Amino acid sequence: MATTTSYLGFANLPNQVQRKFAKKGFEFNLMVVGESGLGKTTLINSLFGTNINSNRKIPTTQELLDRTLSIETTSLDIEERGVRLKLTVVDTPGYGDALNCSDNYDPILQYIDEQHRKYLTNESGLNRRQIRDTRVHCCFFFISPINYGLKPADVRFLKLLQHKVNIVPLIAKSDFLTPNETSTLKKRILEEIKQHQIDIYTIPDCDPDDDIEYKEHVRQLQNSMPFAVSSSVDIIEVNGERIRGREYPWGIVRTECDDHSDYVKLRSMLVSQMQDLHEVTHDLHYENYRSLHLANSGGDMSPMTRRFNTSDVRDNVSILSGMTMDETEKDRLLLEKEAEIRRMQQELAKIQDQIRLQSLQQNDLTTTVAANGATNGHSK
Ligand SMILES: Nc1nc2c(ncn2[C@@H]2O[C@H](COP(=O)(O)OP(=O)(O)O)[C@@H](O)[C@H]2O)c(=O)[nH]1
Ligand SMILES: [Mg+2]
Repeated sequence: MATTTSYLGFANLPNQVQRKFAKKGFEFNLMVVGESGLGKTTLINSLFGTNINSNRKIPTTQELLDRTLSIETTSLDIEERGVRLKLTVVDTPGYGDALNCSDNYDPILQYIDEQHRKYLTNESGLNRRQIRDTRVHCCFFFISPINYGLKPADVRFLKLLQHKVNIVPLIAKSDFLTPNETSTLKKRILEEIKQHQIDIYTIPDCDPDDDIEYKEHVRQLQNSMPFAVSSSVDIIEVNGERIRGREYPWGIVRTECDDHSDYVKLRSMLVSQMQDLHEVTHDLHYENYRSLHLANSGGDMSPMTRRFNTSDVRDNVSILSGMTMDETEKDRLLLEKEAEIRRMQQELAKIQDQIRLQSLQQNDLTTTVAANGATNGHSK
């Protein structure tokens, strides 16, 4: 556990957002995913002043060949203006790391499901007041700056992630791109996300009574998606000023300067939308998990009931499919299974409505008969 000071900037938040924080201390879990080498660990270390992976050992060729993804979590206690935040960062080594080039997303998907399962088990247990919330509230999805948009592997992974977690897409290493290239790539990524019907996290509009400045700030954040970030762990001295940046033979990229990178906007989005990211996780992604679980357990919420979620479906699909089935076919079967489960849930809801209606009619009938009986009694 590391302890750090003022990195996020609650102090700069408008009062109404600070009040939301102050009400309850806050637990927040952030995951970073994406291909290896896109700067995930650097961004995290730069955002939170941590030093994740500082003593990571270099794997041998055999270890690389055998590699499954190992997921590393680091917890930080942040306190600013008396507001406490327990932040956990989940760093993933990056798909495509395995030398056999297989896309192995399963450990990441399983990690997310596992945190939902833990929460569900705790919620159905006795000690509901002190549930530790390890669910992933936000997932930074890193996209390479050197492609014309999303890669097929990105699309496949996004489709598997979208109903489990709030996805915030990021263009990595934006210092590779000119401002024009950045805005073209942003547009292209948004179009592809729309075309593939992928649900990403959307920053909600402000409340009507929020400050005008804050409204403008949120509008800028909304327009910046997907954030194009450049980050660095280095502090460089320029004309006596110490800045965070990347030094090249031709000049310096100031990572905290809006003209060079969306880094500050990303940090600001994370802090200002923390409450909303929390709520969407609970109301949407956790509910998705819970309803899939309920569909399988027939409504039995006991912690002992068999766990059922999309990763189970995926396991079943893998077993059925054998080793030769390609990822696209697996995805299709997975989506079919999910659609089937949704249909079953709708059927179940209809039957429950019918039963409710019948019992209401039954009650009405009984009341009418009783009333008639009473009237008849009087008339005798
Ligand atoms: N040009 C550039 N290089 C970066 C940036 N962020 C990280 N790097 C470099 O990219 C390499 C891989 O970074 P790392 O954070 O380990 O990537 P990860 O595998 O995604 O965790 C390192 O040499 C970093 O210094 C960036 O924003 N721009
Ligand atoms: Mg890394």
